[in-house]
Amino acid sequence: MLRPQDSPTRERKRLDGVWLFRFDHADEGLAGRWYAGALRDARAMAVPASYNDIFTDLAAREFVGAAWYQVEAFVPRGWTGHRIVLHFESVTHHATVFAGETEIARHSGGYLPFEADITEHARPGERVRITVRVDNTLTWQTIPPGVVSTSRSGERTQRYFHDFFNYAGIHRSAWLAARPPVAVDDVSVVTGFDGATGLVDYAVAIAGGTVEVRARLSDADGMVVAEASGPNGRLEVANAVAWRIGHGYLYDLAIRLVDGERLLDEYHLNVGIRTVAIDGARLLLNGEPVYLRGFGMHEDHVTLGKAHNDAMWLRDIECLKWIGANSFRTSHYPYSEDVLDLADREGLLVIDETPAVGMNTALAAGTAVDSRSATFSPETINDETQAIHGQVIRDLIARDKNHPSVVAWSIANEPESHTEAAEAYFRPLLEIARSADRQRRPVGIVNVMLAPYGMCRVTPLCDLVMINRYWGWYVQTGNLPSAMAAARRELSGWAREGKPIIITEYGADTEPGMHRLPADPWSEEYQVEYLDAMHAVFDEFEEIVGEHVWNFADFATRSGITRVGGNKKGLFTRERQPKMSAHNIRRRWLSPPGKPGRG
Ligand code: GCB
Repeated sequence: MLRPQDSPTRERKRLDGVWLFRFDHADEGLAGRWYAGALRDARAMAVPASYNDIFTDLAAREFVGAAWYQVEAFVPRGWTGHRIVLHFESVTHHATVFAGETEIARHSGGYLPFEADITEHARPGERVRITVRVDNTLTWQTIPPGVVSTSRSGERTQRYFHDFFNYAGIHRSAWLAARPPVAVDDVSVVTGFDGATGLVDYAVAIAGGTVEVRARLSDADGMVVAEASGPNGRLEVANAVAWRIGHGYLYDLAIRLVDGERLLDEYHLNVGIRTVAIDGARLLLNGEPVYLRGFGMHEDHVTLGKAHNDAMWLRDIECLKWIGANSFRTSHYPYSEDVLDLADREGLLVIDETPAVGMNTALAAGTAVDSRSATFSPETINDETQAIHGQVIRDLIARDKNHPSVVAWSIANEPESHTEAAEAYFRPLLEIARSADRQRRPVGIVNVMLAPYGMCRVTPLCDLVMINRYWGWYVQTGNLPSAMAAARRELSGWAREGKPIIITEYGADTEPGMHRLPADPWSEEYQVEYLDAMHAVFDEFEEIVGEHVWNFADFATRSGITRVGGNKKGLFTRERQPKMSAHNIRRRWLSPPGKPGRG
């Protein structure tokens, strides 16, 4: 599925704004056909936004179940003769969509796009009523998983095993889009080099007929640098400008479907020419070793919740540049494609993650789920979940495969990984990821502390080692010398695997403004000393090719006795202002190449 875009043959209309909204407390909307007319007793709701933090009452913020959204939109007059598509970039977690009185789409999975052809239900020049039932329920058969418990009084509570607030709503833009009847359905590129010549292998899928395909690549100044024809082909660019860290040079690939001289469709794609490879314990970009400096992040903002917002993300990118980061992980779900576009442009490297987070009952502390129940079993995460997980991996790679910024896939964060059941679950999923990506980027899971070196049965199946470790925080709390010793011990083990190691999380909660001498956990001083201690150990290992601090910024979580107004491990506050440690890290990350942090 290609994103909607404007081109000489295509047009799109953003449906963002204020929609009608109503909670469905008794889950009666479907039977009561709430989509059949104007949504009654509705209030206003912003799209895109999480609905949760718009409200001031707890019951609304923590609501579990279905909520309804509705908007009336005009289909542009000029769209006669086109296929009309309704496209949602993200509805969290389940969507049932109606055009007028007809159900046109059902989709589960809160962070990836879906669309439906509504040509039969939408006339150019007329209004179409769009109604969406949004359900935020997580079960053992959703990615991420969760469990709903019902109290004696009938009150439903959503439990989940991941450490961020279960925001819900229409989180990214919704579009009406017009496509020609014969259209580019998909484009894939694989890039490489032959000496100074850049190679762009492309493959085009067409919907609605078999026609001639022409491909044209232009440089950033708009000069045509290569042309080819046919649905599969190679474009050769003499003296190509490589896409690299900090220099996101992008070519424009125009795919044109033609019938003689008649243009049937035209689709544009940004292309960065670069290679990604693993060589022993090195991660190579364009054949050169790279060291990742950056963060696990979140799509998380005051009031907006998990909604995408351009201004907020531009600020995040500016903060990343200021601090000297060159990369981030889309912890713990695919981010808006707009974010990847920004990363492409800025030359930031991205570890792209599925929403498979919290697949670990041993981490269920405080969630009222019996942490002795098996993570993988017919009653919990089972074959059905695995099939859905496989589809999510395919959908993620289908959406993000062409972004030059994406250099690795993480198919899960901190799942149970020390058991035979985990190995049986993940082995086929790793293969799905590998075969779905024509660029064959590295694939892995992000390993949890409970499955340290020697115990994890899944990381050895991965292309690279990605580990989250909290020595000096959750263990050896406040004792940095013993944290360093523990880090050294375990890392020496992983180093023997002979694969690149990325520390995908390490961090310490820090209350901004809290100072303690000597340094004490939660103080700004402790975050500084903790990070210095970890870096001293990391710098001892050549096999470590990346350090991603947890987290870029403070973020919202469910309330609980270990979270004070959310997770405070950010180097920036939730308002994106630096804590003391941000200045410290900045000195490390901006130090010249060859120095600690390895430029
Ligand atoms: C982790 C998780 C992350 C949490 C973090 C923490 O290992 O991957 O989602 O937020 O620890 O702060 O506990």
